[in-house]
Amino acid sequence: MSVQEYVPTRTGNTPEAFRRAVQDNLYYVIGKNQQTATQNDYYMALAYTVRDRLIQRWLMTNERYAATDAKQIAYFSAEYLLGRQLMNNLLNEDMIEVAREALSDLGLNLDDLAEHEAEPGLGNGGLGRLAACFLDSLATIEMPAVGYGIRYEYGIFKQRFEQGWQAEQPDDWLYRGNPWEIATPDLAVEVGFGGHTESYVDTKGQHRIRWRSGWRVLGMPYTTLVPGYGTENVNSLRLWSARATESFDLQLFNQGDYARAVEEKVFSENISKVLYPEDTTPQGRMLRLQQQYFFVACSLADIIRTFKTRHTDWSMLPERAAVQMNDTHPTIAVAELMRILLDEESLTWDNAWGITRRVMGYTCHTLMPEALEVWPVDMFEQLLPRHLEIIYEINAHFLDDVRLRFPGDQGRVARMSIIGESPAKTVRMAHLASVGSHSINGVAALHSELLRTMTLLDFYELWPEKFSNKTNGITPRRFVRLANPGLSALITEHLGDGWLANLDQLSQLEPLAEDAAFRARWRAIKRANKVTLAATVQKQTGIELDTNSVYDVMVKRLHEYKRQHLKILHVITLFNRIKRDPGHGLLPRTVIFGAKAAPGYKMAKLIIRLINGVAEVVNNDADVRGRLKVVYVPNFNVSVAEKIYPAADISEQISMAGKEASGTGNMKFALNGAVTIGTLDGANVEIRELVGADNFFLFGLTTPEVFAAKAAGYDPRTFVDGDHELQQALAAIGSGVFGRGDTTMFQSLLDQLLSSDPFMVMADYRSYIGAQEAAELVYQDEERWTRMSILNAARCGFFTSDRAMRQYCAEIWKTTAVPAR
Ligand code: 26Q
Repeated sequence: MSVQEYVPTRTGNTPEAFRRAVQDNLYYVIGKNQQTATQNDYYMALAYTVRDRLIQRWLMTNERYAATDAKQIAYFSAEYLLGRQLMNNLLNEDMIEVAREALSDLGLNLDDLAEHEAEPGLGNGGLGRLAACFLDSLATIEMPAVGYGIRYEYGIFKQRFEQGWQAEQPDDWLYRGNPWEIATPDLAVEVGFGGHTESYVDTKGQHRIRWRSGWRVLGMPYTTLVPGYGTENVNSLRLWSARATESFDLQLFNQGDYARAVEEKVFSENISKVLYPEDTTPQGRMLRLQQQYFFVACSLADIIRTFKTRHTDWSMLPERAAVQMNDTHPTIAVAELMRILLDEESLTWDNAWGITRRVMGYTCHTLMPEALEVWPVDMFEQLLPRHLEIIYEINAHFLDDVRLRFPGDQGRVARMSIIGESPAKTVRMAHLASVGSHSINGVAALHSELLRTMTLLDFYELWPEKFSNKTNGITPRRFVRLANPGLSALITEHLGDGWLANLDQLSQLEPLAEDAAFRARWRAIKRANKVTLAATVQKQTGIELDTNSVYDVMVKRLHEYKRQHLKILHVITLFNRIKRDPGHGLLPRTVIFGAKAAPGYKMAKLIIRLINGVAEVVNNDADVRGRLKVVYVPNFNVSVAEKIYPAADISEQISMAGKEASGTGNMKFALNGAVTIGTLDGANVEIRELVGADNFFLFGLTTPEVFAAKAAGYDPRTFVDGDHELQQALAAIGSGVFGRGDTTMFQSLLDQLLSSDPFMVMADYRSYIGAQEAAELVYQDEERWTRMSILNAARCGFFTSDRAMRQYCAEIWKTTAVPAR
């Protein structure tokens, strides 16, 4: 029988065809009619209608990639913070207006339905969102790429406040079903854990090793379609869900121990149950290591299955596949690929090692040595005995090289070893990743420089050629076009619509900064966005915002190094000034916070309580009379972010210099016309270089100054002693006013600030207040402020993730595009 070309009947791009399709999906897929359908039913029917229109493009893309035998990028990430899919997919199908019209014929509103979607929050913050932006860009620039990760059943927790404290609730995002994923049971993979290794002599008389795993888990792949903007290409995000293997329970069932059989099933399926809500490395947790190996083993098996359908020569692997490790979380891939090549494919060590190194690349997202991931050796031994053997052998070869290059330098050997010896024996994942990759990159210019000169200095001295910088980026489709339709329409009116795929074109807006009519429209859009955000905030929190005030925004994970407490000290200072002189003129200001804290991070949760306490006092004080408002928007996530960035006037990027690897929120703000108040940290440095020092409010110590001050025995009291306002602010915190009279609540925070102050909040306070005053002055001249705002957007085209992905493709992966036409 010949293969019949399938002619799609469910698609069609007119409003009538689209409306029919929604009705069909509602009837046949959801099983409802218009009389009984709920909002969720309509959302699902719409989502299937949108997905239907991607499937043909996706199948054709896969055919095209196969036909060209193109090199595939495999992006390995434990996190993908995707955000809602509906509008993004409609945009990339160029169907937003068609859908809007079709739905209105049914008496439905597209934006309402879009709000109905549960957010897939399979990440903590920057690193997970970066992975999502990268996938969007890879599809857009037509690169063959697959994202690999974990299909967590519970994403990042939902945040609520109880008496001002953070409370966490599970994020059951799959509850209503996920219309965007396609399960492929045929491609399920079995993964082993535990057990022991054996040596044996193979049929050719070679000594070999075999891993007899102790238990096995099934990885079930779910694929989410990733369309590009302005292309027919649709790539894949493949997330693995853990299942018990079919044979898991046979023996126990036969013994009649049904309950224990089911317990074991639950045990296996726990692996993909929940995303760990910590975004720095806590002490080793067995389940976290299981998650890492689970998704890496499934993903490598998937890559190798594809490779084997077309090749038998393993030396071709690096020309057909590039694996990029998003931080050290997938680093076990180095040992797993070695195991496959050695034990299963019988390659020699040297051969396997050469291939592995050419396939793997490593992106580092941190600087703090204490945040580098390590695993106790005994845990490794229990869970992955064969991998531990391989790691020991990699280490032995590696340390031989080090000794050869640096004879007699025993200190260096100990520092560089993949195995840490004290206090307990550990596997240092960043070392394994660095040794096992041909490429190591940081995520902003300053960060990469600090990696070379500090964090990974020894590795840089051994292999300078491996190191490079790849400054992060963000997708302008989600964070400008969809989040800020008003601004996007204005830009398109002047530039045409090419800028969204070629963000450098934004520079053509520069001359318009001198055009008064254009500035007026730019301002009107910002204002309208502020009104929209005010409505959302009012609905969510009951707090009414003054839409004429300056919106001063700090949204990001809660961390001491990011210094939300510095921001709240500024707020308290403003409050104290009002109280001191209630008639004093003051620029009306709305301070907006959004941040989740890791549930076990005590100090971060205390800072949340403080912010909420300050908000309660400030917002209810008669003297303030609307000149100052503080809002803590609960549950900051991608959907909330999309509403906040477009409404911001001031972007707070105030980490202690040398701590923030890059930051990406800083880029989202600037591209939406917010002006940054920031330190010389992460990508702030590059933002300031591009927008110009005049259009950026700089403050604080530089990285070298931070190091110097610490080396000289930094004492925060010297900064407090001479600063009356700072003393007053600290005294207010100690007084109990922000803790409903509890005078001890914030003691640990005050103690820390006045003793070690590890993030130098005291040292930077006065210069921060100064930067805020400078910003206020400019803001009062609205024409000048608007110029700054326009220039920030116009000069930040560099920060598109399309540019970042082009650099990775050209310089790390050596891949070329496979255009749709
Ligand atoms: C590791 C082991 C066990 C449990 C959790 C983790 C873990 C999880 C998430 C460690 C780190 C993370 C996330 C880190 C992160 O988001 N880093 C940020 O990455 C951004 C993208 O490069 C940068 O812009 C930020 O500066 C950086 O903080």
